[in-house]
Amino acid sequence: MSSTTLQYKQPSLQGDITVPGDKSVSHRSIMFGSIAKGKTTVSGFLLGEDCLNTIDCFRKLGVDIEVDGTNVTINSPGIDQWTEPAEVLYTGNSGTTTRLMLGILSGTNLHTIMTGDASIGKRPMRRVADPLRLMGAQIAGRDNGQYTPLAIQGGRLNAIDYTMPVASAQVKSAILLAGIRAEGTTIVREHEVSRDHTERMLHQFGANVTVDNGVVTLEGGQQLTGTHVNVPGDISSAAFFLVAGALTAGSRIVLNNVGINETRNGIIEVLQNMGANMSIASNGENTAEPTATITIETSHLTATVVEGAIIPRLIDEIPVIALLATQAAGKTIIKDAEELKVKETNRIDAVVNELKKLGANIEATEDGMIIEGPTPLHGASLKTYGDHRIGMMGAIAALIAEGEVTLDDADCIAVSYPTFFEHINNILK
Ligand code: SPQ
Repeated sequence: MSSTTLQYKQPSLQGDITVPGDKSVSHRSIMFGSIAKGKTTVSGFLLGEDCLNTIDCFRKLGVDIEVDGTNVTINSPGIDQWTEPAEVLYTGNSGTTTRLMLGILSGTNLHTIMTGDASIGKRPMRRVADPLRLMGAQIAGRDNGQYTPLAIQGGRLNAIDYTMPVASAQVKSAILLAGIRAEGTTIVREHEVSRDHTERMLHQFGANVTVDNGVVTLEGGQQLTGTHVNVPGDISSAAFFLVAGALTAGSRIVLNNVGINETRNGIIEVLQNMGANMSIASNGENTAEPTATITIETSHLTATVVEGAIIPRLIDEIPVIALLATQAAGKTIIKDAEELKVKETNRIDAVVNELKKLGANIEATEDGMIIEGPTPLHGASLKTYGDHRIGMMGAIAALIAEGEVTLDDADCIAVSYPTFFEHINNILK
């Protein structure tokens, strides 16, 4: 782990960026392509460490996966013909890999062991293991299946009708992925709709799935058919440049091919509510995941309230929204976001601690934070907590801070955005 020092002298940012592929969709493309028998091709795949770990897990299960730039070809014998891995499946820093694989592996005829890095070792898994156990899954792990390493003895599963206690696409997806293999009809009920990439991909791979007013219904025993997946640009990565463009003087950034799936695009609504100078040109709705070209220019921002049903639609963008709010006039309130406490790190504490070091007027609350702006930011030594989104928040803060910003470990950014600094340098004027 080496530190990185950043100092930008009142830059303006100008140019085009094509952000890398969506992390959530990239993971799922490998999972679905591996479950389906035959060939699946993927374009626009994210070559981030998290997604490469997903590929590695499926290779250990006997799936042939070839990577050529951002194109991936999967040739799978189908989930029934996977081989029992002699090695532990390593999921690195990826909650998505760990939780969705738990659902998939529960319905195989294999014994598997899964573990990840130190951060994964602290993230709650029982939110997934418990509903899967209701389906008949056999899952063992530290603290009764709460933490990795996890051991899964696959077997027969029965469908459940499950009401989600928290808004989580990972819990919903794990249940649906197990539901493909279960006997009966699996129903998942959401109070607040979380990202729906799994539902869209089930449909793309030929499964019959219905979604009606927060209720997802899936018949068990369906076979998936290999297909082509076109991964959109990741709006969670684009978010850092939307904020950078709005906050730096004399800037205009064009972001190409950004996924604007409505279960993910809360950041656009927040920027609009704050008065950002932004335009969105849709690329049409003719793909599974809609995309747009988004142009952002230097903006005068006013504070806003971010709460309720929008939270799952921007949960990963809250660190950079907090940074945005430090430059908006008035008091921005972010609430209903307790889920931030169980991400790669406790993102309420991490955001508040690190933005305070830069001079922000920010306080943590039980379920979010309150930010008073605008406040000039100054240089500081920041911790990333090994969390890519905190690292990128710090780097974007460096663009507007007076003085040097040091990140203790910028390498963690590679889990979701390996070309992040290259993209900053390309548009620095
Ligand atoms: O995969 P991981 O580590 O959980 O990644 C994060 C992120 O910031 O990239 C969360 F830390 O994104 C999650 C997201 O928060 C990815 C995800 C998905 O692909 O299904 C869903 C969200 O998590 P959750 O817990 O709300 O389901």
